[in-house]
Amino acid sequence: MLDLTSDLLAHQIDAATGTLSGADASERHLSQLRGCFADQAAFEAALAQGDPLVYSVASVERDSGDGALRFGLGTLYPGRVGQEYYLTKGHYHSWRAAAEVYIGISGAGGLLLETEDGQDGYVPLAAGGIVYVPGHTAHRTVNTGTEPFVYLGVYPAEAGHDYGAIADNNFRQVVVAGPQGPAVLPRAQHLAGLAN
Ligand code: S6P
Ligand code: ZN
Repeated sequence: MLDLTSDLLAHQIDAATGTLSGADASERHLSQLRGCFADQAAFEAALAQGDPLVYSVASVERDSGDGALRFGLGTLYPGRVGQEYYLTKGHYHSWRAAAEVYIGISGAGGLLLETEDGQDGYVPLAAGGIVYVPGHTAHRTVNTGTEPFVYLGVYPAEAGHDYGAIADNNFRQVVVAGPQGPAVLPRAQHLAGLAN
């Protein structure tokens, strides 16, 4: 049982800096996203220019056990590798039934979603918006805007992260910059376009 003190239970989001009080931060740089982007040549070319920070997550994992929740503030920077917008690695929850709620804090982007039985989705998310990610659903965030995309994810403490299935097969859909703005299309179709 946690002590019922505001020191322990209250947190503050600073959207301007993408910080969450009382949280532990982790960072992912471009080099840690090898294999996530469709355009391998564009990835290597970008990496040759440096290894930018693509996103950070500030997580509060204080509570554990049955019924407990955890939450993390993600800050996904704007940018592209080839035509594909900056993205998070993406994962299933290790406990497949665990759902998650995403709350948009600032900036604009969306969530690529897919299931192991072949369903695909893309749900836009911006400040003030909420997206429910059902259980059994892999989720990857993309930043389709020009400023940092900041969002809060709230999930069961027991959810865990399973990156393996995504690392093996990647998401079936990509979000790319098209002539009329962000476009969601099958990875295979995007790759075929790159080959021509
Ligand atoms: C955790 C939640 C988010 C992600 C964050 C980074 O369940 O979905 O906090 O951890 O968006 O993505 P990833 O795929 O690198 O963990
Ligand atoms: Zn998650």
